[in-house]
Amino acid sequence: MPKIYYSPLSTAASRVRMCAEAIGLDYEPIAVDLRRGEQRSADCLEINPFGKVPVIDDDGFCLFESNAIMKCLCCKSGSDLYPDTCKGRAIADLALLATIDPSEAVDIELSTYAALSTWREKLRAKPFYRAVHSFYGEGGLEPAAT
Ligand SMILES: N[C@@H](CCC(=O)N[C@@H](CS)C(=O)NCC(=O)O)C(=O)O
Repeated sequence: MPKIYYSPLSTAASRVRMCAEAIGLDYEPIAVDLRRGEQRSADCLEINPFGKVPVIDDDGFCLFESNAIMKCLCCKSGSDLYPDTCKGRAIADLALLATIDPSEAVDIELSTYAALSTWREKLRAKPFYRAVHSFYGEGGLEPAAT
């Protein structure tokens, strides 16, 4: 049974576990205590020389990087969660790789994209979003012009 080394503090590891759950994979979760630096223990460095989670150990095949792990798990289980067509993979990869920097998102011209403008308005109202925005030194969020 594959082992998934994770920490509840790690969003990358949570992605991998959510993927494993979604495809119905039987796996052994192994918690790594990041706050104590367990990820840099000799045992952990042996399976990921970068000292991070998530990592899987599938019968001695060790793999790190959440995107690589999720694709590998889908492939091995025959799940179509990661599609097998070129376009399907392109869209899946887009979703896996895209990140939105909240401090930049407000400056993107979205007014011609009604759904995205609505999304931005809702996002701006969230305390978490406002906190992150202010953390990056971009205080004074005003409602977006419509
Ligand atoms: N790009 C990696 C990110 C891995 C990563 O940065 N893991 C963090 C937790 S989210 C970690 O283990 N940090 C511990 C450390 O740097 O000491 C992935 O997607 O798996």
